[in-house]
Amino acid sequence: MTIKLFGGPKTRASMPLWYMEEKQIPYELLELDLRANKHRQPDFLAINPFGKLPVLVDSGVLTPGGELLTLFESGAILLHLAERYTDDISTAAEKALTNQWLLFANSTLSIALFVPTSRERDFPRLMAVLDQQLDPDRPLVGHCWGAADCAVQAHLAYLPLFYPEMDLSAYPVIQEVIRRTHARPAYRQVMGLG
Ligand SMILES: N[C@@H](CCC(=O)N[C@@H](CS)C(=O)NCC(=O)O)C(=O)O
Repeated sequence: MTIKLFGGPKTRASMPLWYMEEKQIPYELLELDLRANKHRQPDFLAINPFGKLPVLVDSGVLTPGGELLTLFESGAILLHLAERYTDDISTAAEKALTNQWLLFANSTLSIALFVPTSRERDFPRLMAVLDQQLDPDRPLVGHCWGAADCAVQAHLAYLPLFYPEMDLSAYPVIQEVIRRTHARPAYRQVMGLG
């Protein structure tokens, strides 16, 4: 097996897992129990000194020093998977735009969703703009569902799971994107939604 993904339930490992399931990229999942502090043990800190999940180890790619490629940050992992294991990114513009949406999802959107002060200040404005930008029938970049869609949709799909009382009726396009995300078999499998 070329790809090993260190992950854990209810972590951001769900994004690369969902992507690999959608793209039928073979992988081995190594689950760490965060509650048992397995991510702070020396064997895992040797893999990711920051002690965070997810981490991907790709034995099909060597670093200039001859070591197996070991990546932390879910956005970097998604971009690597897309470039190396799919045909989704074929131009410089597609790569740059994929990167843009990955960074938007994992920083701007993530902070607006999960940091309470930002949720009050930035969240409504971001959601209103996203509702205009998204089209449930079109990928964010290129010709098919890809890494950018994965990151943005995964964050939006957290909303009803994390904040079931939140009223999203002002954002009908986002509601439809969430509905379709929750209906995708690969997403349901990875999120344990049965
Ligand atoms: N920006 C990072 C965030 C990584 C992160 O914070 N992961 C959490 C799980 S979702 C974690 O490992 N937390 C354990 C800890 O910080 O002790 C990414 O997207 O990969």
